[in-house]
Amino acid sequence: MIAAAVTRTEEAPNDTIVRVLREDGSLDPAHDPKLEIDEVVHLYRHMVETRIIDERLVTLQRQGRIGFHIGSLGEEAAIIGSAFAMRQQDWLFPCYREFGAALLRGFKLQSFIDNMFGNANDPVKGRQMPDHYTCREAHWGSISSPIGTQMTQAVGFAWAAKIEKKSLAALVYFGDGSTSSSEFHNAMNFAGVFKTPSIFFCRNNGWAISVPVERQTASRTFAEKGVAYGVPGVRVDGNDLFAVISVTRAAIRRCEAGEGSTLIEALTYRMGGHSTSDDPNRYRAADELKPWVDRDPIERIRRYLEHNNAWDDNREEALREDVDKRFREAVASAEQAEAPSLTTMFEDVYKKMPWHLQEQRDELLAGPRAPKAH
Ligand SMILES: Cc1ncc(C[n+]2csc(CCOP(=O)(O)OP(=O)(O)O)c2C)c(N)n1
Ligand SMILES: [Mg+2]
Repeated sequence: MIAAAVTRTEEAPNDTIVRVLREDGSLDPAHDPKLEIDEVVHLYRHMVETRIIDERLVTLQRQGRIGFHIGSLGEEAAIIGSAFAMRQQDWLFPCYREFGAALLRGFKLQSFIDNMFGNANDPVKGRQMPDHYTCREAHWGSISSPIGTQMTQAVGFAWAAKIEKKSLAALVYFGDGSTSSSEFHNAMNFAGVFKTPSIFFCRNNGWAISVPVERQTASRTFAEKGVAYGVPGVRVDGNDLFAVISVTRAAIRRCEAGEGSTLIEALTYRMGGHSTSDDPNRYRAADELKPWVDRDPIERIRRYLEHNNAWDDNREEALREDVDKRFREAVASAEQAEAPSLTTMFEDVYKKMPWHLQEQRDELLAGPRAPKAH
């Protein structure tokens, strides 16, 4: 069904797309990750939370209260499912659209919102754009905006773990467009040669800003790009939470067994604009969205839960109220927080601050901006 609606990368012959959740709400036993119903509820809650936060952040940006947001509308199953499959000891190297995965891994909502406002409590001290945070406790690398850089970081990290005989896997998120970067080649080649415990998670959401996938590559699929590197590729319905968990777990098993990396191509769709700076109506036909609305990953799980008598309107309402309350509280706190102190810009680079930076800092502190942070 999906095949008709995406692009010619869908038309590849002999390529199976792993799918578990059937339209009637039953699960294909071949790849069923066998989740407890409470786990599915837990993941559904996170997917809904992610979507609500996404929508609210766009509103905050439109109101001029934050400068930017880059969201994950429509990609929640790919993001939440893959992060859920990863074990505590594993590490995730994000692109920029995966805040839902960070929250699932334990990144605090308040810290995320502080980052969106770039205030003094922001984990990266207001030095970055919104949506650019890091969280060591959640085993979460820094957000990488320069396309592809996180791939070499993830592979290097996985290689170090292998040398140190640590039992962990490193998953790296990236988009379809990022496969055209030299970093993709560097990372895949190295991962193939050194059999690093890495998982390449490609969110094929159909677009790289305004460039559709058929303009991105002449390959029939993104998964098949792994062949040349000796890295097996698998295609999965990225809007099927169960299937995403299943293929990610299989990739972890390969890492565990010392078999090396896997390239996962998750077929999904960027239902929103690229970011709040973008207007997709200028380059995307309106009717392209419709089939993806019909296979909305959140609706699919909701139908599954209702089918299993594990969800109803009351629970949905309570969930939405809860997210709303926590989001409002986080925003209120973030807006009241101080701006980062001016001096933080001189910190964290050198163990001992060199004389010329000390001089610049002292000059700044003696100047007119000193009493007020920026
Ligand atoms: C090296 C580099 N070149 C260009 C850009 C501008 N840029 C930001 S996102 C993006 C498209 C990425 O598309 P894709 O990899 O499919 O990820 P998606 O945004 O769809 O999740 C581009 C070209 C950049 N950030 N870094
Ligand atoms: Mg893309």
